[in-house]
Amino acid sequence: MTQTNASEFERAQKVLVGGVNSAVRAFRAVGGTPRFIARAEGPYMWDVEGKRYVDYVGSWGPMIVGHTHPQVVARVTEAASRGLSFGAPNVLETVLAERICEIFPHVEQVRFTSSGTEAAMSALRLARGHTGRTKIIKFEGCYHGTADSLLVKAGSGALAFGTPSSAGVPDDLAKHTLVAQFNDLDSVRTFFDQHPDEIACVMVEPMPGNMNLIQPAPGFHEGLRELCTRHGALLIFDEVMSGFRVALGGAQERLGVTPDLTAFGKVIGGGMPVGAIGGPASVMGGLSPLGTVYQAGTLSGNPLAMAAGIATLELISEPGFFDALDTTSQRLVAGLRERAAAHGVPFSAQAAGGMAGLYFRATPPSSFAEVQQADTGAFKRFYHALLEDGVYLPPSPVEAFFVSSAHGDEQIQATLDAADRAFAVAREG
Ligand code: KE4
Repeated sequence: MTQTNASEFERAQKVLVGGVNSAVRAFRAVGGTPRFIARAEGPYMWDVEGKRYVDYVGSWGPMIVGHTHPQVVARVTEAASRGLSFGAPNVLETVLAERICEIFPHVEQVRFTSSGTEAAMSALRLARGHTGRTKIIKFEGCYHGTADSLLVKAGSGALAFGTPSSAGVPDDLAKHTLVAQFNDLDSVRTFFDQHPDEIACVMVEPMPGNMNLIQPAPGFHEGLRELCTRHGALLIFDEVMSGFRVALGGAQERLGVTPDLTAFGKVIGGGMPVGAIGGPASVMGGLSPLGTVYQAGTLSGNPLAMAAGIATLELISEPGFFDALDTTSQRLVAGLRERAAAHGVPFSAQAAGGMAGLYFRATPPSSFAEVQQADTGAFKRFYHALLEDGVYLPPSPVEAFFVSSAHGDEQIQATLDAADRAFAVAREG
C-alpha cells in the first residue's frame, strides 16, 4: 500500500495515543493530518510522501544549526562507537557542564536530565528543599513541561487544547501553585504580600515562547529579581527554549538579570534528549548525593546526548553566529509584515535571535490576555496554505517558531513567496 501521511497517522493511532508521543504534534490546534517525517537535512524536512518543507519547528528549538549538521552527526557517531550508555560518570558530561558554566556566569554547577520537564521539575523541588517553603509562583501561559505542580494554567499544548490546568493534578497540590500574569509585577507583589515567607520560588520563562513569543516589559524581570531577593524566594529562569537560542547566554544575557537557578534543554542536546539545571554551588549542593533533595535519571548525561550538545555549542559559539541568526530572523519577520500589509491582513511578527513569533493581530501581544485576542481562524488558514506550499510552522497559534543557521536567502525567499499566497487565503476568512 502506498505510504501516505494519512495512512501512517491511521496506523499510529491504533497503538499510540492520538497517534503521537507528544500532544502538540497531533495537529489538533490547526486540524488536518500531521506530517510523518522521514528525514531531515539542513533547513529541510521530508515527509513520508516525499514532500519537502522548509522547517521552522526545528524539533521545537534544538536544531539551531539545522538538521544533520555533519559536525554534530560525526560527534554522535563517534561517541556511539564507544558505547551508547554506561550508567556511570563519563568525561563528556564534565565537558558540556564546563561549557555551560563558562557561558552562564551564575552557573557554578550543573545537573543534567533527559528532558526540560525533568529540569524544571527538579529545579522546583530544589527550590522547595532549599527554602523549606511549599508555594510557588508561575505565570499564566508559561509552560515548564509536565510536572504536576507546573501544569496549572500552563501554555503550549495545554493552552492550545483548552486544558491549561491538567486533569489528574490533585487540588491539594495545585493549590500551592499561585498563577500571576506575565509583565504584571503587581500580580506577583500581591502574592508575596498575601503569603509572606511561604513562597519557595518564582518560575518564569524570561522570554516566553509557549503562549507565542512575548517580549518582557522593561523593568519586569528586574522587579521579579528584587521581589525574590526581598522575600527570600528563588528566581528560576526556565530557559529550556530561550537558552542558547535568543543569545548564546539566553534571555538573561539580553536582560542583564541573574536568576538563582536556570533550567536548560533543547539546544544543549542538539536534538538528543537533554535537560539541565544550573546555579551557584550554594543552591545546587542541595541536590543528592550531596544534599537531601533527591534527583536522578538512568540516561541523564548520556554520552551520545552530551556529544551532540558539545558539538552544537561549539558551532553556536563561533564569532558572529547570533548576529547572523538575528539578521536572518529579522529579515523573515519584516518580510512577513510587509506581505501581510500588502494583503490588508491584521498581522504582526517579531524575532529575538533564532526565536520568532507571528500573530494575527495588529501588534505583538504583551500579555496572556492579548495573546487570546489573535485571530486563530486566520492563523489556521495561513498555516495550511503554507504547509501545502512547503513551509512547516509549529502547528499552533500559541507557539514560537525557530530559525536556524541553515536557513539562508533561498529558504527565506521561498518562505516569503509562500506567505504572500497564504495571506491571500488567510484574509478570505
Ligand atoms: P521537554 O520536557 O518537552 O523537553 O521540555 C519542557 C519545556 C520546559 N520549559 C519550556 C520553556 C519549554 O518550552 C518546554 C517544551 N517546549 C515545548 C514546545 N512548546 C516542547 C514541544 C512538545 O511539547 O512536544
